[in-house]
Parts: sequence; C-alpha cells; structure tokens
Amino acid sequence: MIQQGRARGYRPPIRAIIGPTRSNRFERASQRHETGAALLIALLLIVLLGIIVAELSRSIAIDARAVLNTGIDAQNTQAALGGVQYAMALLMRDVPSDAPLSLDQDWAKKQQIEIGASTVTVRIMDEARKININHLTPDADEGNELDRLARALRLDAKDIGARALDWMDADDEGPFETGAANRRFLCPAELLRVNGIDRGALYGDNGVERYLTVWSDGKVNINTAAKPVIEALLPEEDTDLAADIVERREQEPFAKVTELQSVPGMTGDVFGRIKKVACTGGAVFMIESKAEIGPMSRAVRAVVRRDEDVMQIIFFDGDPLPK
Ligand SMILES: [Ca+2]
Repeated sequence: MIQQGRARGYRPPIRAIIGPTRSNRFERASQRHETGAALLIALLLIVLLGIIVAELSRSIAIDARAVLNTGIDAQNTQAALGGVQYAMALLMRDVPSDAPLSLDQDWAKKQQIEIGASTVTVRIMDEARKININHLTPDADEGNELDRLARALRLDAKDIGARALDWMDADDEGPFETGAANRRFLCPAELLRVNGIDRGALYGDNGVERYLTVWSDGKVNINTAAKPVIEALLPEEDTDLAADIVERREQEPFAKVTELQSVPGMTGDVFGRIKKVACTGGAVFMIESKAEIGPMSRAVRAVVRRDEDVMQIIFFDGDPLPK
C-alpha cells in the first residue's frame, strides 16, 4: 500500500528539474573535450591532405619537366647528328681532293644552321693541323714533337713525349716501358693510360689534347696548324721562325712544302728537317657539332676520311669531354 502511494505521488527532486547533477556536468565537459579533439584531428587531416596534394602536384610537375627535357634532348641529339651530315656534304661539295687546305677557305669557318627547333653550330678542322702521336720522331736530342709541343705550351709535363713513345712503340727498351701497351694509340684520350700523364696535361688550360690526333697520315699541315704545333716541328731555338711561317701563310697560304724555303730565317738544315714532317693538305677532318634549344644542348664529334668521292666516318664520340 505504501509503495503504491509513493508511486502515484512521486515528484522528482527540484534540482533534477532546474539543473544537472554533478555527474551530468562532468559528462558535458567530457563531451566538449571530445568535440575539441575531433576538430583538432579534422584540422590535422586537412593540413596533411594539403601537404600530400602539394607534394603530388610538385612530383607531377617534375615528371612533366623530365618528359619535356627528354624530348628536347632527343631533338638536340638528332640535330647534332644532322650537323655532322651537313659538314660531310659541305666538305664533299667545296673541298677538292688533294688541294691545299688553308684557314681562309669556307669549310674552315664556323657554321650555324637551324635543324628543326635546334640551333646547330658546326666546326670543321683538318686533322693534319695536329701532331700524330703514332708518328712521333724517336731519339731526337731535344725530345720528340710531343715533348716540344708541351714546352711550346709552357706545360709542366716532363718527358710526356718520351712516355707516350715508349707506351706505343713495339720494343721494350725505353725508360718508361712499365705498363706499356706497345701498340698504336686508338685515340688521343688514350694518353690517360700512360704512366705519368694526367688529365690536366691533356685537358687543362694549356693541355695538349686539342693539338693531337691519331687519324692523320702523320704529316702536319703548315697552313692550318696552330703556332705551338709548328714550333714543335722546329728546333727549339727557332721560335721566331714559327711566327714567320704563320705570318707568311696569312698573306698567302703555302701551295707546296717547298715554299717554306722562301720564309725569312729558314735555313737549309731546318728545311731539310721540317719537309719530312710537313704537308699543305689532308684527307681527314674532325667535325664538331653542337645543337641547342634554350639552355639545353648536345654535342657530338666525328672524324671523317675522304678518299676522292667516298667519305666515311672513322671515329665517333657521342659524349665528348668538356673543353
Ligand atoms: Ca714500348
């Protein structure tokens, strides 16, 4: 009876109507904390998402640039090869076989042509303007042509010529035979394999590599050779004679080696010596072709030999060392 009366007449406590109990307040505060944490996580996710999107678009941009650069490099490579073909055609058309070759002729001038989107710069040099390291004169008192070239260039490379000669000559009897291959050089860069010859001696500011060849027939074209090369052909006390030879050829190129006798200061002895190693033409040419699109470029080198109506590539370098 009492329980029924209480159930019928039950009134909740006043404070339950007008406000939360202590434990309710705690729950609400806890809910607020949870909402704050969720907001923080959402913000972190948004920031993270932003970073991922930024990184993704950056890597997409890099990929797109790489594809574009590969395309430009392929165009430059094809254009550089086109430059070699152009130079070969120019040599066939403009340079008569067996004629004297001199620097005032059109083939010797730097050419610039457009191939596709590339600007191609083509240079042709006759290889006879250089010293052939497979034809060094042995047993010369003041060293061979390579020794004298180094001295003409003020290059600190003692015995460079003797070292190169021992490396390539067939015998085993020189002072620098250790590690020698005793065979001909395949290209001037092979001098790096010779003991005591370093990269600086070949490719430094006054390095010898640009004056050396293995592809000429061995004689040096006095019409096109640089002055240090002509000095290397002469006795060491005759540096003024090299300047006189250069001066004479600028007025009128030498048609024949015998015309050297008319150069002031030329003696019979010196002429007797230089006529054995000098010539006025040549059939082998180095072609340097460099293609550029904007800041990107590709360079190639080819050595070609002309035999009357046939011209063929005898050496090709698709990635020449920087000069
Ligand atoms: Ca040897």
